[in-house]
Amino acid sequence: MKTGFVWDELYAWHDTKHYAGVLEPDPALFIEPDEHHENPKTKRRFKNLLDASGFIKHLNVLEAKPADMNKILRVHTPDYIKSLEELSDNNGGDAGGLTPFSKGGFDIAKLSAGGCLALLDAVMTGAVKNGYALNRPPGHHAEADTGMGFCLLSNGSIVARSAIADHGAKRVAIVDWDVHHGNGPEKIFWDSGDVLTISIHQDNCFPPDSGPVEAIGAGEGIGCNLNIPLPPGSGRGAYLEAFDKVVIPALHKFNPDIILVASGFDGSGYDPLGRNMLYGEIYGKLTALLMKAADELCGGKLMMTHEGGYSAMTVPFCGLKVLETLSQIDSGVVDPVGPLIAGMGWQALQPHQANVIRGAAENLRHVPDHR
Ligand code: OKP
Ligand code: ZN
Repeated sequence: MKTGFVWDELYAWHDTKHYAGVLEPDPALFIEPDEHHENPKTKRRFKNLLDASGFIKHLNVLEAKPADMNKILRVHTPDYIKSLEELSDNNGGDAGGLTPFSKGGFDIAKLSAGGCLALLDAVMTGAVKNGYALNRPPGHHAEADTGMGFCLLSNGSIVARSAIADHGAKRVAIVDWDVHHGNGPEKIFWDSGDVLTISIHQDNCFPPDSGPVEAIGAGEGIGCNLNIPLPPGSGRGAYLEAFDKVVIPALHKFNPDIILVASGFDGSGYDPLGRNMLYGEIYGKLTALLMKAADELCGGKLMMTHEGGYSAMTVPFCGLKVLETLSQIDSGVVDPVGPLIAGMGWQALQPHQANVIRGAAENLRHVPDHR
């Protein structure tokens, strides 16, 4: 059985306007128009690498359709969705903090969430063994009533709710390895006992003051949110230790029916919006660890949705390594950039990183035991 893959040309047509990174251009403030950070380039190059290398033929390419409104409204407030619709039908606007979009942007956001749902359907019905949605716009910062950090809809939350409501899953785990905090699912499932949200991120990078280790959920959701806020400079050693000591044990205790990954490649050593030091080979190793857990817990059901990653040089090779691992097929492509990062200093686990991970592991005792 093949690995599923989702892409739609319209994902690249989501237009974040001529911001200078995250700054709104303004001649009066001497901010020259440029490219918004969240532009199509890294994602298109990831897809182009699959095409140019021929690897795409090993994947089961699934068709994205716009997400049903009832699935969106399980997560988002009607007022927020109405405001997105109105802006999108006119000249676009801002969905919240740092989240500009253009005319028709909401339709592409629905297609982004819908691509993730198409993959969920294929994974849950066994049409594919696992999969990766290279969807855009991203989702993990969007909250019930606002967009944030380049995200309009909480794609991962919509998928998690649908897994339970439409596909009979009892429990879902979301592992967010984007370098920024997965505040959206954290907040949306804050008091839910059926969705375990785990975010491994650079400590207090984005959103501001978000993602501390103390945030473990409330009510029914106590122990169902884990944050691993790594110090800047974290590389191979820290991420593998965090998976070994926190992520994988938490998954075993929670025993989900499917594992979702919020996959950003902005933890890479050359990313302009993060200060960690990952590279393709390690994303592959993290993928293999999650596949092993999924095999042991839920018949291998594992799917990833795309989030950040802003280095045009590294994202395609990180993505290809993840897909090679998911499919267990070697593309023959040699990662030309990974070794440059792998050879940097301080890749090994450092004591101050181990301390943070030890602190996060203490929260394992709160995770509900469904073994
Ligand atoms: C989106 B995703 C300015 C900081 C800008 C924005 C990061 C958004 C990341 N105050 N940082 O990749 O998680
Ligand atoms: Zn990010």
